[in-house]
Amino acid sequence: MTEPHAAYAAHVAARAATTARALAETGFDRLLIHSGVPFTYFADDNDAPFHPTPHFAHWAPVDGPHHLLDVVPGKRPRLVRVQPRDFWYAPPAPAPDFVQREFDVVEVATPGAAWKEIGAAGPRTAFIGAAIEETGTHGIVPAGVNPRALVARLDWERTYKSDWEIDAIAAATAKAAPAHRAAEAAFRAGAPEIEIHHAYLAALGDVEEALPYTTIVGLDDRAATLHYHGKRGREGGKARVFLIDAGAATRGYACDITRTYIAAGADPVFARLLDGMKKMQARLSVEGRPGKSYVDLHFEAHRIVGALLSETGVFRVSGEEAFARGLTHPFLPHGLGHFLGIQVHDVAGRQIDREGTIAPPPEGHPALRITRVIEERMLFTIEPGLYFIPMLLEPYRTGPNRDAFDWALVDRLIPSGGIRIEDNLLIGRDENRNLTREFLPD
Ligand SMILES: [Mn+2]
Repeated sequence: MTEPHAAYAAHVAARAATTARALAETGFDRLLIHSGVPFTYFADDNDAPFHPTPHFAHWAPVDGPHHLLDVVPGKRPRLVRVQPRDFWYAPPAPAPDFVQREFDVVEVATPGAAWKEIGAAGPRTAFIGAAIEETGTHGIVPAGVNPRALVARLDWERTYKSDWEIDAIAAATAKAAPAHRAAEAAFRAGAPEIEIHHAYLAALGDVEEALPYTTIVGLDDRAATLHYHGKRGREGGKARVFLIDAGAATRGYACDITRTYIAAGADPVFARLLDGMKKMQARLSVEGRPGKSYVDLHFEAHRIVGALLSETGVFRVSGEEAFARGLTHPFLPHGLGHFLGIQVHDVAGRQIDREGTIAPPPEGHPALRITRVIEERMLFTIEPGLYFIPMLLEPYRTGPNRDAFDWALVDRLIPSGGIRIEDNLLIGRDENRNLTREFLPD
């Protein structure tokens, strides 16, 4: 790991340089970034868990709503931090020392005082954040509120991870790995979904709200629900298949890890498919190199799924023919992966230039989140899947494709659910760094 203060200072210096360029290109000379507004449930006095504005988090891992970051090119950035005087809730933690070194930090007690501290904003001030009703009264013109051209450029920069960000995601992975081990052990001991989830949280040592996303803990058929958030208690017999998709967060950055395990008694065909998917996932993690299109990597995953289903007899046609006829779609209905960073599904996966041009996913692959050519310092997931989802298979049971499947075998495999294996990959100049395997080798 890089020395934290030096890495953070370099990260902030890079934000200052790229923000100055983006402002100049879009006609602004100052940027205010709001840390966020709590979301209060309708007709209630209860708030949803607070998530900061991602653009704010990109500059500083500072907890809490209503802060304002004031960036003027050529000047030291200023952080106006709101520290409410409150005896009902514990106030957010103070700005860490490494942040205080890079910013002029001013502390105030109310959001109004924070705006007062910012002073008058001119027509060339841009504002990014959710508190848009505040902007008009503080001199920010409508064209300066979340300006699309500026946001596109800042999102673009978030594609290329700094050493500081890489260290944060590695630290999150180091935390998540033993929690994945604990979840696997709970599965091996016969625990139901709810107990596996609690084993994960206990080993992680975090509250549920601190997770970057809700855990997916699916036994048997539930492994085929892509974002299964239920947690079944004790019911039925011992599970044969366990899919866990669970992460952790450090300094505002997420890791995103999926593993699939089988127990004794698993269907032997499913076991072969799992073995093949593991090999494919390892191969694609090495093949995703600068200059290659992520879309081609995604197609390669479909080809291999086709080959595996053909080799195991699920398809009665060759893998290549199954791929060409689009028969792999019901088995792999999601994209091969996504960018990862402050947001679990991080921004700019389909943005192909600084200006914000979007490359849509290819026909028939609407869920693919990355359509870009792979470059150094991108950090994305490689997460091929293979599922037996009755709803998606249904249309193939009749009509011209019916005879391409062994339906008796499909029906036998439906109770096994599905497979997903997900690692987080940093693209390096000479080789890739698989952050997940460093901490969770298998
Ligand atoms: Mn993912």
